[in-house]
Amino acid sequence: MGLLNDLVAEAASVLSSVTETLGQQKTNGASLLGTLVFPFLPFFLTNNPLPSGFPWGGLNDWNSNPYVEYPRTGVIRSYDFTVSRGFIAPDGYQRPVLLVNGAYPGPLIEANWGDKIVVTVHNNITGPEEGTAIHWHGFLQQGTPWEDGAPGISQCPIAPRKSFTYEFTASLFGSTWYHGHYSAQYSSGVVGPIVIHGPTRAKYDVDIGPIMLSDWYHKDYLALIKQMLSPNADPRVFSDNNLINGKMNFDCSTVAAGDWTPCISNAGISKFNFRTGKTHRLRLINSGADGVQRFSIDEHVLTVIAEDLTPVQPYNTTVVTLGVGQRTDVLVTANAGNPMSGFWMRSNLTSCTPARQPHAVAAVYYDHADTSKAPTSKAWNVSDPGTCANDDLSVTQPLYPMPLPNPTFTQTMAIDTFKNASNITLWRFNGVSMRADFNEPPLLLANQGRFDFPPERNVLNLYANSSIRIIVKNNSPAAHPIHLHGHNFYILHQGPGEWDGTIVRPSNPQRRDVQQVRAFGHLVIQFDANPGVWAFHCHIAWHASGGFLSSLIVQPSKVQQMRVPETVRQTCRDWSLWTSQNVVDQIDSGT
Ligand SMILES: *[C@@H]1O[C@H](CO)[C@@H](O)[C@H](O)[C@H]1NC(C)=O
Ligand SMILES: *[C@@H]1O[C@H](CO)[C@@H](O)[C@H](O)[C@H]1NC(C)=O
Ligand SMILES: *[C@@H]1O[C@H](CO)[C@@H](O)[C@H](O)[C@H]1NC(C)=O
Ligand SMILES: *[C@@H]1O[C@H](CO)[C@@H](O)[C@H](O)[C@H]1NC(C)=O
Ligand SMILES: *[C@@H]1O[C@H](CO)[C@@H](O)[C@H](O)[C@H]1NC(C)=O
Ligand SMILES: *[C@@H]1O[C@H](CO)[C@@H](O)[C@H](O)[C@H]1NC(C)=O
Ligand SMILES: [Cu+2]
Repeated sequence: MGLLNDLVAEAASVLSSVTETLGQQKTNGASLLGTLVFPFLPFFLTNNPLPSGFPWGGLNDWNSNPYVEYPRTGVIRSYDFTVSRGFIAPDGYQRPVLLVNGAYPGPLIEANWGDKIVVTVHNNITGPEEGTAIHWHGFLQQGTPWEDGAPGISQCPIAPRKSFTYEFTASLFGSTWYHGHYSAQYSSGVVGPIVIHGPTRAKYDVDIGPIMLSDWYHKDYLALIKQMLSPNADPRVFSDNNLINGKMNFDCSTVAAGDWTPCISNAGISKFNFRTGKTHRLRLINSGADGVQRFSIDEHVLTVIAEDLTPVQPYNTTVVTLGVGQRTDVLVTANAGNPMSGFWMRSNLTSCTPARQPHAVAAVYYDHADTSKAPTSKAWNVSDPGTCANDDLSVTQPLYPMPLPNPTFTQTMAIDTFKNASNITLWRFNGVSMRADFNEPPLLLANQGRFDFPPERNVLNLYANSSIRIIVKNNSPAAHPIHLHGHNFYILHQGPGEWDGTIVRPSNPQRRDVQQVRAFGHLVIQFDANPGVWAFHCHIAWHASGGFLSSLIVQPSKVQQMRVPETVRQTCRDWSLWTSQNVVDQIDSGT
């Protein structure tokens, strides 16, 4: 008993050591996120100052409608991304990864509200070669649905050694991220933060920037999917660790005998500087593949000011719950100690997440704290309710109010699993397990007037409907983060069991781009049509790979009138040529 206690205590002290035994280059490549040299934001302003202060003029976050009006700044923010294979050890366990510009997490994209973002993505994935495509999570892509980055839906994958330049407008503002949308590629490292600066009624002194919370796997995504999609396999995929800004320690003494992978304990955790007495903005992003995160900072209250790209009426809490893909912006005042103080930041994967090591920590240091010392602060005593639900819809209220319109159409979409004839457990959304054809993205076919899709594409045509209500009915024992591309949907209701028809605050329902549906529960959303063909799916990478995805055709007659850029067609020709000479091992749904 004594020995067991000693072992448990030893493991805990390894995980919460603040001494780095590996350099940043070995753990995170070219990324500086989570280190004390990462600058406060905005950072780009120093290299590219804007003409006259804030480019949003009279627009603000509480009485202007961001879906209709946004500033046209004329400013272009250009980035050059190369996706390559690499080897890093974010938690000390070295593994093959896929990196954007050699960094994990990938480079920060920073822009102002109304700027145009231009990102050239070079596919340098070789040995073996593989396609890619990058999704810009939460962007509405009004009039540019082919820039959305969903392979097999809005574009063909970018072929190996080819490039594609994405161009889109930051018509909303706040905190978001980008990630590979080709199979479960992003769980192997193709992720990065995006910050769009905009007006804010909530005042703060320091913008700490992105804090990415991510479950982490010691195996490559292809190996994990192959295992998951094998006959009679456990459909759950267990993560090995939990990271804050790509960093965490790992207890290498737990590595299985016979696993000779280089592993160093106490690799190094993320560290943050707080200014004593000042108020800080933290941009929390759940960039994981599966796990629901519960985030807190010892002895500090968090004031929530935005959820996804929606500024909300501020509310106080000690813990923020984020499903995969969700973002929460919080304000934190450094008033819990003196300038020498340090505190633990924590993020726990919840009990409904398959995780081997669910506890991530990072250290927060006030101005004169000794950054080589571990904080001694006490965790908030906040028990995990085990529902994997987001905060109650009655407390999450958009700052800019929008009443719910009457829907022109209502669709129920059920979630369930089944075993196919090969004994492989797959997910079904609205009765179909989706499988993409990378060569025939429904958006590009719809643009040419073709709407005859094979059933396994799971395409739902919504015709001229202007406001569509969807009742998501979860007939599975797992909670799911439900994400719709190209929209910020209204959330009418969520809870266990069946929907009773009530709507939370119809005068101003919550709006965001991802929302949790509980196990055996319901989620009711509604969205105003943005013409395009949009992926609607579970953001758990493993579930999407298992077929949990549908494509919604919104206002097809307008889609047919759109002029798709030649570069999008060229990407399909490049992919077609590459696939005529190479066999694509499409082991999953493709997205
Ligand atoms: C492309 O990938 C190779 C091998 O993974 C790497 O050595 C090379 O530096 C990468 N090129 C660029 C421009 O990142
Ligand atoms: C949140 O708590 C702080 C004190 O910790 C208080 O000053 C502030 O008014 C509270 N905000 C809200 C929205 O309740
Ligand atoms: C996270 O886990 C730690 C250790 O079990 C616990 O003390 C803390 O209350 C948890 N925090 C949250 C936000 O769930
Ligand atoms: C079952 O699903 C797997 C994974 O999508 C697929 O490879 C296999 O062909 C399917 N089996 C049958 C009989 O359809
Ligand atoms: C599916 O699994 C069942 C039970 O394990 C087994 O009896 C059956 O032979 C399997 N079928 C296939 C096609 O593998
Ligand atoms: C709305 O979508 C449904 C389902 O596809 C369709 O039957 C109906 O005709 C559409 N209504 C309009 C106005 O297009
Ligand atoms: Cu799911």
